[in-house]
Order: sequence, then C-alpha cells, then structure tokens
Amino acid sequence: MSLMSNFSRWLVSKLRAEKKAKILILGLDAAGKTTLTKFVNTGSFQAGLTPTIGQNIDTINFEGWDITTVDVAGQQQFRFLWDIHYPGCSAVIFVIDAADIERLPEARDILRVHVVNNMLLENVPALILANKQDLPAAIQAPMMIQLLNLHLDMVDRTFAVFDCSALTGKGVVEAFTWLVYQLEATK
Ligand code: G3D
Repeated sequence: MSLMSNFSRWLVSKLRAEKKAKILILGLDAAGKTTLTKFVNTGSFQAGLTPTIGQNIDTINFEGWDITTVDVAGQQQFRFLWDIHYPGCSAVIFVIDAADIERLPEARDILRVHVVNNMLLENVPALILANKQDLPAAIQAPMMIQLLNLHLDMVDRTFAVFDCSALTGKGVVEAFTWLVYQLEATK
C-alpha cells in the first residue's frame, strides 16, 4: 500500500473521530456549487456570488459535524485541481444543473471520470444533487438516475440522488441529512 493511501486512511479515521469531514463538491461551472455551500452555511439564498474560479474552501457545520467543503471550480482549465483533493475525502457531492439538458452529457462524462470510475472515491458516499428544481425544465431524481446510468454504474457504491434547489433550499436539508447519516454509519 502506498504512503499516500496509508496517510489518507489515517486522515479519514482521524476526521471521523473528531466529527469532521472533508467533502468535495464537484460539478460543472454554473451547476450551483457556490450557491449550495452558501445556502447551507447561512440558511438563505445569497445573491451576487462570484462563480467559483480556482477553488473555494469553506466550512459547514451540520448536525455537529464540521464539514470542510472544497468547492472545486467546474471550468475546464481548473479540473486538474480536483485530483489534489481526493485523498482524505470522506464524501463527495456532485451538483448538476438539472434544468440544463444541453450540458447533461458533459455532466455525465465528468461524473463518470471523477466519481464513478475514480478508485480513490470508490469507498466514499456519493451524493448527487439534481439542483435547480425550482425551474420548470428540471429533470427529477428517478429520470436523472436513468439518464446518468447510475442504476448500473453505481450498483456497488453508496450513493443517492436528491432533488434540490440551492435557490429556495428545498431538498437541501434532506440531502445533507442523508450524507451525515452515511458519515455516522461509517464512523
Ligand atoms: P457554480 O459555483 O457551480 O459555478 P453558482 O455555480 O453557485 O455560481 O451558480 C450559477 C448560477 O446558477 C447563479 O446565477 C446562481 O444564482 C444560479 N443557481 C444556483 N442554484 C440555483 C437553483 O437552485 N435554482 C436556480 N434557479 N438558480 C440557481 P447567476 O445568475 O448569478 O449566474
């Protein structure tokens, strides 16, 4: 076993013992990652946020867990940054703009490369958020699972797809409750 994987195992167990978790928030640009993080932190929609450039590191306190979120930029030129964060990560959130049908194939490809087929994340829970459900065109979770082929690709994995809106907050608490439950269950 490599030094890095020994280190990341040690880090994950230490964070769990302290009720801390490093959670990656991934997704294409404009999916709503920044808005979601701010919503969970403040309990309300924050207008005028700057889209993620590079990366934002933030802390969320939810149900007694200190969750360090690494909101990694979605833009093509920053995708290399994602790899740096995988070791020591306790869970991954992948945010999808469920109302942007045109970019769904792109989101599916990125999800495949960085989550579904990523060996470094195969033992961590994956929360997939079908965001922007306040928009009429938004695809809902059951259809999203089919379109992303998750029912087949993620059969051995701990994952869930939740509908949510980072704008109204609908579904956000339910999704994070599922995530924290998974963190507690693997403590
Ligand atoms: P990113 O961090 O993934 O790049 P942002 O994305 O959080 O910056 O969000 C991109 C745009 O989508 C923002 O609009 C933001 O307000 C909007 N958005 C985020 N979540 C939702 C949602 O649930 N519903 C709707 N309707 N819009 C959402 P602007 O206009 O600032 O570009």
